[in-house]
Amino acid sequence: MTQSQTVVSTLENGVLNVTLNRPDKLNAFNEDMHLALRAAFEQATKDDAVRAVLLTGAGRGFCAGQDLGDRDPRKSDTKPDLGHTLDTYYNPTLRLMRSLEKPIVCAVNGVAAGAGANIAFACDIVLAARSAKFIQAFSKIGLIPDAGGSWSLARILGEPRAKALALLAEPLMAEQAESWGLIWKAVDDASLQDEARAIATRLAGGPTIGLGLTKRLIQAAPTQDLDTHLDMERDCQQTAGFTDDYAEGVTAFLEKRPAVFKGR
Ligand code: T3D
Repeated sequence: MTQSQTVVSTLENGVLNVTLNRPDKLNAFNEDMHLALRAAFEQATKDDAVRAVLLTGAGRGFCAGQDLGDRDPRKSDTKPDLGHTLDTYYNPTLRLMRSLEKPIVCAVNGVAAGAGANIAFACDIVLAARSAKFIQAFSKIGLIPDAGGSWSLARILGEPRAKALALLAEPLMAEQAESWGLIWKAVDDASLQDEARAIATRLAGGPTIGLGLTKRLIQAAPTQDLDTHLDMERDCQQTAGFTDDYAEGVTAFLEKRPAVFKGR
């Protein structure tokens, strides 16, 4: 178990459970939480024992984005360089999440605002409690949607909905987010953690290399033409075909038994 004050990580049945842990601030990001979250995704990248990640928040919120207490203009004579803070804190974590070739399941347990919403949208399978809401809070304080938000909203929702969410900063309830295809599922609050854990555990018992290559392909699809993509599928399928998990999957099918994947 890795335990910082701000992020708690435990490894269980191949699932790295990562909990944002500043409940009094609705898990808003301070510097320590940034570094601890990045460290968790670095562990997920390097450690073969980690075969899926489950990200959630402690308390009644998922994440309220940047801790605005750390940006109080009344306490500083100079204006902050937010380009620098994105480069230093948010963007490395977003890049790690998108390049991690293991599935990330997100359980949005409550409000997800600002960068907190966009961190959730960077995950691979997002479940949200029915009572949870997503808010692109940036325009309320004069900022633009960061942490990949302007990119993921535009790609997933298209311009009309992306612009309305970002410009108006109105809350989007979990069920609406599901019906717009922004998240996988809205579920009853009481069953959120169990349902998310079941999905993460199932993925952690899956053919990790094949799942990682699938994530790579789906993320690459929107930015390349079909010819390029077919070549990429060929290369990824070649790699998948050389894995022990593929041999096990076919053998298990022929022997009419469940496959036991090892992630290699
Ligand atoms: O700066 C950079 O590096 C650039 C990057 C920016 C990325 C960003 O994320 S910018 C956007 C920052 N986030 C926001 O603007 C959201 C601010 N929060 C809210 O709008 C509301 O708190 C919520 C809609 C999220 C939830 O509302 P509600 O009514 O359920 O809760 P609340 O009472 O507002 O908040 C509960 C506590 O959490 C409260 O503290 P208190 O009064 O009990 O001591 C509140 O101050 C605190 N809190 C909530 N969000 C933040 C926060 N404290 C610091 N920073 C926050 N972002």
